[in-house]
Amino acid sequence: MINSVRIDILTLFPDMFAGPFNESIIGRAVERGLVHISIHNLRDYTHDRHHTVDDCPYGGGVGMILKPEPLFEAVESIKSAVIQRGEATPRVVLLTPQGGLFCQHIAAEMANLKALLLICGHYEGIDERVREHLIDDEISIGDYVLTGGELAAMVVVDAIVRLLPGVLGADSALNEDSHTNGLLEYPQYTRPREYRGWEVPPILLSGNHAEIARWRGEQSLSRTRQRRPDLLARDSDTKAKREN
Ligand code: 6GU
Repeated sequence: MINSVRIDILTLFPDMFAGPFNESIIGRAVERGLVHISIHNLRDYTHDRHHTVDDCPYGGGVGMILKPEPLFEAVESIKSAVIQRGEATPRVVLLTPQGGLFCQHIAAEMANLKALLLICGHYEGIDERVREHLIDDEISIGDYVLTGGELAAMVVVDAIVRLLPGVLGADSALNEDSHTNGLLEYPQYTRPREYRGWEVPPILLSGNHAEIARWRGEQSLSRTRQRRPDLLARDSDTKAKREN
């Protein structure tokens, strides 16, 4: 049997996930059983007639806060079902703009987990006791504010699933991806050799693999220096490369 990763997602908008998870590479990975994705509606874990998930903030202020009870009950119920089936306990991660910044390194770490439970935050906030007593980690996908954690969860799932064994073709170049080595990817070309007078760099047609590798390395570095100098400054590994 292939070892597959289990991802549970807790959301107020389960319908948002149908498109992205049923198409293309993620859709195929799901179909092939390389990843098992399960979407849960937070409202299913309420007990009142109106399926209330939020309430006003103590101390006053605008906006609504997600109540602790449905979140605790949902996570505990999903966890115990998983454990009852003899599967691994999921890592519980809240998607929120207050979280630590998601990056390729974290995607790779998460791709090594057996089970992950993503909680999509919504409204103005979430009761702090959820953060303190229910959640293992908080993740943000960038320094901007989305209406909810759903799109962020899709981004995180996509970045994880493409790293799982067997998801991309055997000849895929995961190691050549931008960010995998702390640098942006080098320029790529395909046929035709000349298009509207624009030529493919002759080095790529030379057949000299060592020279091509060197050119690509230089291109990666200069592109990164120009567009994302912050990547060079923070990565000591590439810093060493640059000084070579
Ligand atoms: Cl994870 N959630 C929301 N609502 N906004 C975000 C985000 C997450 N990451 C960046 N912006």
